[in-house]
This record gives sequence, structure tokens and C-alpha cells, in this order.
Amino acid sequence: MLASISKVAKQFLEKTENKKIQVISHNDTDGITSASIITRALQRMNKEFSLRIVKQLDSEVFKEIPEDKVVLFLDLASNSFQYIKDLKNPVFILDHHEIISKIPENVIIINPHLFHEEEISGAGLAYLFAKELSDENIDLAYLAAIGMVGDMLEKNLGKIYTNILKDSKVIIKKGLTLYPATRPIDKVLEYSSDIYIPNVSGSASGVNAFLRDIGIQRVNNKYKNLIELNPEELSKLITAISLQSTNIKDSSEIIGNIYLVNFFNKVEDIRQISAMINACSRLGESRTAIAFCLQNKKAKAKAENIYAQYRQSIVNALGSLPNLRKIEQKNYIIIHAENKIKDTIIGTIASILSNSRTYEEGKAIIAMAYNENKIKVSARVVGKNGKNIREILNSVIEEVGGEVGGHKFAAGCLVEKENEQKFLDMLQKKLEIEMVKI
Ligand SMILES: [Mn+2]
Repeated sequence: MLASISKVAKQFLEKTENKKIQVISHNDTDGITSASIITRALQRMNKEFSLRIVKQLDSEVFKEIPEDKVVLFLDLASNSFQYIKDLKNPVFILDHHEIISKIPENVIIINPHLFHEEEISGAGLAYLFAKELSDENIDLAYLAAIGMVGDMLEKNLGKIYTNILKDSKVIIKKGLTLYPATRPIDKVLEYSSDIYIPNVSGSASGVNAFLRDIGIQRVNNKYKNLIELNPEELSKLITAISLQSTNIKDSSEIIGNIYLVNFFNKVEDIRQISAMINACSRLGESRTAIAFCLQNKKAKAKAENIYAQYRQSIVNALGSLPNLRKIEQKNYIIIHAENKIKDTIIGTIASILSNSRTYEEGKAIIAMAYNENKIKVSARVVGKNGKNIREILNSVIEEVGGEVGGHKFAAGCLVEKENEQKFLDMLQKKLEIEMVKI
């Protein structure tokens, strides 16, 4: 694969000799870090380019591509050849999503699925490509590490990624996977949304009592950071969490690798950086996310602000749950937030609920919120077991009209507000038929 990337980088330089470049990337952490790497690499070569960050590739995106530009797709496009084949532009793709149709002639693509070597995230590919453009881009390797963690590809590292991590100077530590591991343990326990410990989560005094009971002391009036705990303290903490948490069954669920990177001259937990990038991008601030990735100080302050607001809006949304309109049956619950939860976070709320073990395995959770004259619908299945929720949404939308996306256990759709009642009636009907089948 590396030899092919080198060849493609040369072709890219030839094709863009006298031409402007249009970069199009995905709006998740991996896509944003990919775009950041390419942005810096093209700036270093004084190339003229424009950048677009999109949630998905649809016909709208393709309408706006100027004919005279070389197009570079990052972290997407492998399943959009039906649109790409009609472009007159030279097209380059660096992507790791599955290829589902024949590669068109105007396309030069690097996709790990074509090589069967190892899985590489979009940012990993962008980094390897950038390094072929110029050796000085080796200082962007940390972004490839962030993209990898953002796409949760850190479980099975192959040879290529191991080398990228070497370039990035990322430190890997085994430990408790609550994050950020670079913050004091009391704060992490108080605010963590990954674990739930009754009377501890969300309560500063509860956290103090919990830590006192297991014998973890303050040093100079402050608790240690998670990564500073000694092995004995760490093991006590892990045992206590797995015993008292209501959503952790086994301590292995909370033990894993922690990736630490030097970012803005401080050691930071990559999962934290990834969560911040994600929050910015979700709230429509992809420019801030990219500047933050490239370690712009102003962007950091802004990103921190956005992230704090994002977390607060999730806390508020969870707090508003008891007062929302609900339709609940044994095997499903429909939660209609109307205007009380923003459509940009309704999917996150549905995910938190499906992971919270509040509901039985196999139960379908459907959360809805208004978005102007439309309704955003997010559906999850608890424990990723049971019905195919995407098929159910599909069958409803076929009759009501709208757009569906996602997969078996996590899907969503967009419905016209005027079809609200029709959608709700049809959805309940389909969910009930599906229940009888199981
Ligand atoms: Mn990706």
C-alpha cells in the first residue's frame, strides 16, 4: 500500500501543477483530522485549494463542484461512485470505507480494502499521503493518531499504524479507560458519561466519600490525575467501579489503552481531543475544529467553549427526559422531545439511553426532535440485539415519505412535520408487528 500511496502522491502533484484543488472531507473526528493534515500540507506547498466538510455525500454536494478543479475526497466517497463517475474532474480519493461498485475511470483511489494489509483510518491515509508530498509533514502524525482513536481503530494495530504512532510520539499506557486520563480522578468520576455509579456519578460529595472508602487520598489537597495513580490505587479503583457501577458488568470493559499526545505543549488524552473535535463539528463549527487540530490558540479557546456548552446541553437534555412526551410498550419506547432537545444532539441522547442499561436488551429506543419544519428521528436497539431498526424505519418512511440512514442497530430518519401523526401511527404499527415476530 505504501508504494501505491507514493505513486498516487506523484500523480496528484502532476495533476495539480496548474490547477486549483477542491478538498471534500467528512465531518467526524477522522474526517476533520484528515482535512487538517491536507490543509497544512497544501499550505506548505503554496497550493490553491478550497475545503468543504460534509456530513455525507449527496447530489447537492456534487452540484457545487467547479469543473476546472482537481477533487480530493478524504474519509468518504468509496460508496459514492454513482455520482463521481459523471464528474469531468480528475478525482483523488483517500478513504477506508467499503467499496461497493466498480471504480470509475476518472478516479485514483487509495483504500486499504484494496490491499488487504491492515485497516487504516482516513487520517492515517491522509498522513501517509502528506508525508509523500513532503518529509516535513512528519510533524502532522499526531493528527493521524487522533483520527484513528476517533474511528475506534486502535484495537488491532498493524505494522503501518504502529509506524505512524512512532512518528506521532504518542505515548500508550494501559489503564482505566475513563477520560480524560490527564485530569484529577475526582473530576473524571463526577463527570464521566461512560460509567454510572449510583450516589457517586454527578455528585462531588459522593465522589469524595467513594474515594475515601477505597483509600485513595488527596495529595496537597488535590487528587492525582488518573494516569498518575500507582498500580495499587488503580486496581482498587477498578475493582470498586466494577462492583458498584450499574452499567459495567466486568472490569475488562473499563481497562484498555490510553493514548497520550503532546498538544498545545501539554500532555493530553486523545479521546478528550477527539470528543472536542466532534462537538465542534456537530455544532457546525468545522472551521474551528480544523484550526484547533492545527494548534491555533484562538481556536482552542473557542473549542473549549463549544465543548463545555455541548456537554451542558447533553446534561440538560438528560435532565429534561422525565417531562417529555413518551409512548412506551414492552419492547419499544418513543420519546418525543419536540423543541425541548436540539435535533443536533437527539442522536447522542438516544445512544446514551441505549447504553445506560435503564432498558432491557432488545428494546427499541426512538427519540424525536423538531428541526424547523422537519422532525429528526434517531433509533437505537439496546444491547445491539433483536430487531433491525433501520428496516423498520425504512418500511415506515416508504409510506410516510422522508429520508433514512444508518444501520441495523442505529438508524435515523428525517420526516416532514406535517406528517408527524401519520409517522407516529405507522411507526407504532410496524414496531408492534415486529414484536409479534420475535
Ligand atoms: Mn473514518
